[in-house]
Amino acid sequence: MLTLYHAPKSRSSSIVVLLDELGILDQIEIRAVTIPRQDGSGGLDPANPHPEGKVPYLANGDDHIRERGAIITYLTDMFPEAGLGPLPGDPKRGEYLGWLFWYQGVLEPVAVLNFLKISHPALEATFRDYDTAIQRLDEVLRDQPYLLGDGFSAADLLITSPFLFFGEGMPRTPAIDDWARRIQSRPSMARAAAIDG
Ligand SMILES: N[C@@H](CCC(=O)N[C@@H](CS)C(=O)NCC(=O)O)C(=O)O
Repeated sequence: MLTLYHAPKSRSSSIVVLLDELGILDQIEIRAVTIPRQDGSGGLDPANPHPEGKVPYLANGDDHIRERGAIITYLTDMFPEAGLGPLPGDPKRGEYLGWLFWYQGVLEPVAVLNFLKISHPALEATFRDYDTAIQRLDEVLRDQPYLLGDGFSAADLLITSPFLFFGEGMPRTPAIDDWARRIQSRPSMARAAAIDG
């Protein structure tokens, strides 16, 4: 049995959207846990088995998966019928994995650094910078509606998530904005928001 440890209106909300898109909300237990919030509310939840008390955290029997990119890959591989993530052997598999890992390893760090106005040559050597990351997305999304081409994938869900959550705190180009709105208008978004209450 799959269990998702989830805190409403947090990074784990994008995984709830994915569960809806995969059509597996009835095959997974969503366990609500608390996390420390920026406004001082909440707190670590002893009921959350994540080693750092974070969300999302996915359990499948004795197997445990952390990090959204890994959780997304695990679920789109496990439920391939939904066609939300190219499988091994698919010519777009590498591109799919590349976007998921790029999000975790590059976009999220540079977005946080940019928001906090922190820069350092070593950081730029490691991650490049926010403008470079935006350029990577823009050059793809100017020519096609989704990251992998004409078809929506779970990579679009993950990578639009900070643009939707932070709004103007995440400056973007018109092509990126159109893409984020396209994802926001998916019915799964409204249903997941209703689950979050
Ligand atoms: N890189 C992780 C980040 C997970 C993360 O930081 N989640 C936040 C929720 S938005 C959290 O659990 N914060 C609670 C804490 O830091 O204790 C992922 O993308 O899954």
